[in-house]
Amino acid sequence: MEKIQSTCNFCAIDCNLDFYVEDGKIVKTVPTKGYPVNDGFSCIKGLSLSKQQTTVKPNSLPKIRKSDGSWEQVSWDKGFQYVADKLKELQAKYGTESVAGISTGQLTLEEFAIFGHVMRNYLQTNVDGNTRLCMATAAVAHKQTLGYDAPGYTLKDLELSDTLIFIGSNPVVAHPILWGRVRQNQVPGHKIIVIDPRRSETAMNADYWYDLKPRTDLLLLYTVAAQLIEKDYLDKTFIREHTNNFEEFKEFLKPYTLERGVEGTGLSKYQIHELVELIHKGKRVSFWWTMGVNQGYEAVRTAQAIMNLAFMTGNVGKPGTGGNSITGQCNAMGSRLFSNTTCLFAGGDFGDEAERKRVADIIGIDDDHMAKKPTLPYNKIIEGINEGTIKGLWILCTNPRHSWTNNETFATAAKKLELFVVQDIYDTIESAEDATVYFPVVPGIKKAGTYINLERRLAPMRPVLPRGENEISDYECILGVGKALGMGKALEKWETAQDCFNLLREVSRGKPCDFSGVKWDELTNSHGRQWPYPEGREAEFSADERRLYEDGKFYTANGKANFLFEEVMDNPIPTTDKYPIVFNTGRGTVGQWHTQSRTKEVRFVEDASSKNAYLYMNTKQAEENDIKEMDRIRVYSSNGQDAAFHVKITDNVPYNQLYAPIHYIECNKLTPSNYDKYSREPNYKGGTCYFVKEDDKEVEKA
Ligand SMILES: Nc1nc2c(c(=O)[nH]1)N[C@H]1C(S)=C(S)[C@@H](COP(=O)(O)OP(=O)(O)OC[C@H]3O[C@@H](n4cnc5c(=O)[nH]c(N)nc54)[C@H](O)[C@@H]3O)O[C@H]1N2
Ligand SMILES: Nc1nc2c(c(=O)[nH]1)N[C@H]1C(S)=C(S)[C@@H](COP(=O)(O)OP(=O)(O)OC[C@H]3O[C@@H](n4cnc5c(=O)[nH]c(N)nc54)[C@H](O)[C@@H]3O)O[C@H]1N2
Ligand code: SF4
Ligand SMILES: [Mo]
Repeated sequence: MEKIQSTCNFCAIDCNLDFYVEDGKIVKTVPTKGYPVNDGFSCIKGLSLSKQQTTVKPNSLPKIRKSDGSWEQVSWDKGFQYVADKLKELQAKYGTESVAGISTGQLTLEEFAIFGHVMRNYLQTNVDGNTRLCMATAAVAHKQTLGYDAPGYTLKDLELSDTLIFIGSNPVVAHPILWGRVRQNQVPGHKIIVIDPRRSETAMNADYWYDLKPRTDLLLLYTVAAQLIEKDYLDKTFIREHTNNFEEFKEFLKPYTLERGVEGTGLSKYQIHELVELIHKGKRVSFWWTMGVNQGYEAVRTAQAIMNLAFMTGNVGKPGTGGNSITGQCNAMGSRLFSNTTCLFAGGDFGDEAERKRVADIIGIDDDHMAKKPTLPYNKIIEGINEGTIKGLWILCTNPRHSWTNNETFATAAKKLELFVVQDIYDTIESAEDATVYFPVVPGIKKAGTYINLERRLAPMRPVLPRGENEISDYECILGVGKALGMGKALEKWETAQDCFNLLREVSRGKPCDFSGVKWDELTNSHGRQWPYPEGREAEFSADERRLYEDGKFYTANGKANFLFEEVMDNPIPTTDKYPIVFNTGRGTVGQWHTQSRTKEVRFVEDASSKNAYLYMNTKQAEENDIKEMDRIRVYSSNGQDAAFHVKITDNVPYNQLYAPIHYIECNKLTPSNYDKYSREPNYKGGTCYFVKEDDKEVEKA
């Protein structure tokens, strides 16, 4: 029996697992002992990865849609040539930016890097990623505040903090191993605090739960900041030596009175005081935020308001502290820096000519074939298709027909495309319905590459199973199209995933994410490696768990962190007499994964999880409407769409709020086309609606 260590490619924890392989089959999966992230534990998703052996069809070939709508199976070479010719044809006919891509935070570093290279550099067009739906807010907030998209913490900080504040974050469901680290916290009397309008699974396990009104986090955070100032609960040395703009922030906060905070958030004076005291009394206070913050209409400022609290109280760079963003997908952190979408490889600006030239030389392409501006954001790509300016789209490892906000807009777009390439491991995903080309690639257990987890740790994916005939990886597929496009010299240095890794290593040299000291072979069977890890200075950076900002230096021009703030906005989608209910959305259970193509890979879960869309409703609201458990309702959203759901009744969701798991396509039928103005991330949790009870027959008809 052979033992192969690899990385789980579901969530951003990037647990390592030991796969035991016999006769080309995984017979046992054991979470890697001693791996600093998950040390012998994992959740059910990781333990189930071997199910990909049966869920993914072996030896599949590409398919091209014929004019009568049926599929023609073709060889890989023919598939590559078809897509390459069509991309060129569309560009010649409709202009360079008439083709676009949607990348992902779930592939390896090397895979989205080569996709960004082919599409953004060589074809000079737009590629955004599903990271826009998820981490764009954190990325922008970090860049503006810290000078670089560099979350500073290490998972160990969860064990060392005496006051842990989770804001719009439900790790009990979404990041079970991170929650495991919280459970290992041995600090006597440590407090767990949750800020969430819903009594989430994490709120149920917390010492304090602040059930603010939806979308009022920014007001709460400013109120708390103003109170900290009023009470003089500040770390003045840290503020003076390590931050910019505090005096302006102080002035700005004057109108954020306690009364205004109480009125707007729905929390009591007592609760806000209590929260302020908890922050003040904590010696090591850490703030953790996830999608309840990132997916909003004033999300970047909210994320920054969290970091502001950490700066004011000096809770930065020390064990158990920080204003910390929790990442979602297994390689979202990698895609933020290495997908060539919103920044040059390793975080540079497209407009920085010298940096562009440096990167171009390393990756082997002429400067005039380098992307020169950030990509159009996701929503502009979809709008472009609907308006007829974009005619070709290539998506990989993402399922936007389901996951995109107000997703009927994607359905309309897909039908307008002259070329729609879907590259996935399952041809049954909703996005493939209107595809004109389908590329079937191998799943994670059959390929090699690199992941970067939420604490900046590079982790190795290594092939666990051998490949069958015709089986190719995403990397090889994109390389194939690149060659068919005639990229020639521009791909010379990109022959394998390992070659690509070495290019990116070189590009990272001297940047904050410098991982020039990380060698491909050394990463195999390792503890992973957090960036930075510069070549030549390995000894200095040898610790297994490291945090940034211990020296109080940030990546801004003067080395100080910026206080950033802006007046709270009026909610662009307020509840009204017609739409009195907030439509909250998020993760359902530990075993359900996003658009559910992969839920079938998770043992027991598919059998147990509902086939039909459901949502949660407050008990009183159900009683008032004569709704019983699993009755069906039709929900009418203020975006103009409606959909039917089964109802699960609970006291954990407040009156006049519904909570819909994202794992059903109906959920995003009802979410709004509304975005944060800086990050362009969708306001997924801020829709409004009303509902009517329906009998089953009517629902079946609809
Ligand atoms: N099992 C499972 N795990 C996953 C995933 C999965 O699909 N399934 N997906 C992964 C990915 S990509 C991501 S990004 C993460 C997401 O991880 P999380 O962000 O933790 O998960 P969500 O359920 O989207 O949202 C978190 C909470 O935000 C709350 N919320 C809604 N509105 C507000 C508000 O106005 N203010 C505040 N403070 N809170 C609000 C919701 O009630 C919810 O409890 O999970 C990762 N892990
Ligand atoms: N309403 C609402 N909507 C949301 C959210 C929310 O909280 N509320 N959350 C948003 C967030 S945070 C995220 S991250 C997105 C996720 O949205 P998506 O990225 O669209 O969701 P997934 O189901 O993870 O899609 C990944 C796809 O990759 C495929 N796949 C798996 N392995 C491989 C591989 O090795 N190669 C290839 N080529 N394909 C592979 C899977 O079959 C699947 O089709 O959803 C967003 N949508
Ligand atoms: S899904 Fe996340 S927590 Fe679960 S095993 Fe995979 S990496 Fe670990
Ligand atoms: Mo995500």
